[in-house]
Amino acid sequence: MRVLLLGGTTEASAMALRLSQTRIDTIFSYAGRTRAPAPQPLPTRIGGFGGGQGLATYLNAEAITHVIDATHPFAAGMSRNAVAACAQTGTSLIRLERAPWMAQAGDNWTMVDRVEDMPDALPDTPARVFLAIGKQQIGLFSVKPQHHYVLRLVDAPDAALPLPHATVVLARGPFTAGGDAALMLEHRITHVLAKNAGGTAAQAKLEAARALRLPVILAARPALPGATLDSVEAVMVWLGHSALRGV
Ligand code: 3Y8
Ligand code: NAP
Repeated sequence: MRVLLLGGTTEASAMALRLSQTRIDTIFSYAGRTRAPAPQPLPTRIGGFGGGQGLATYLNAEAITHVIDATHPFAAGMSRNAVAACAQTGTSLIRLERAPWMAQAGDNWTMVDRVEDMPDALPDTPARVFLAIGKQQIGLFSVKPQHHYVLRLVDAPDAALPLPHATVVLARGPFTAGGDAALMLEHRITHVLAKNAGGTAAQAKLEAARALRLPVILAARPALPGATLDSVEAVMVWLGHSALRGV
């Protein structure tokens, strides 16, 4: 058995730790989106594969027998490539993904189908927007330059931002509700924008918005093909290594 673990999330890191405690031959994979990704307790490769065909070539060249796709729910391109490449090469594939967030009492959420629909959900009158969706899609908001945006990023932007009124906050999760509430009060935030990533590390901003009674605009996650499990141990059983066997 030789496993490729597609990472970049809290679940992927937990999966890596569990696999490192076994004798299963596993390679961890990052896209190389951040300057200094968190180290993993497994041999790690960084960078794209070169599309679905590049991944298929990699699977054959590295004699990978199982792929665990533990990428983020919004990493749709990687997940779709994994489905195509594993079908083409006959490699076993499972996705490890956490459940989406569900609105609770006191939440004031506006759901949009895609991140691209978020700018239209903002008001026309100037607002102060906490934009916690990373930096890849900031350009979408240049159609609404009248707002002041507070951007939370992992790394400092390497080019000028496409927004005339923006403040950058550099931080890597996991985040806390108290810390996010303080950030929103400090920057006099009126709207919180997020992806429905699920999980615990990024939900702090939703808890803070609820406490401060701020409206949230939440982008639904893309629909993805393929079988999905929601826990590390379920994936270990899928690999044929349950905790009972202690391997
Ligand atoms: C490069 C690896 C771990 C994984 C930690 C999780 C939790 C903290 C919360 C906010 C939301 C956001 C963003 C976020 C979170 C975890 C997880 C998660 C959201 C790292 C990491 C990589 C990335 C890529 C990065 C994206 C961006 C998204 C920031 C490492 C830290 C907004 C997603 O600057 C950029 O270009 C950033 C790009 C993809 C979304 C985007 O579209 O911009 N993640 N995040 C992975 C790789 O190279 O393969 O650097 O250590 C991982 C984590 N980020 O091991 O504990 O599991 O979700 N990541 C979102 O959820 O909306 C921040 O600020 O509230
Ligand atoms: P994406 O749009 O689905 O993927 C774009 C391309 O990045 C893929 O086609 C692939 O390049 C490469 N790639 C993505 N994940 C990879 C991995 N784990 N190992 C090797 N190559 C990878 O992905 P994304 O949204 O940019 O996310 C990139 C990484 O950040 C992923 O690891 C994801 O888990 C993590 N992340 C993303 C988000 C988010 O909001 N999107 C949030 C938290 C963490 P090739 O086509 O060249 O193979």
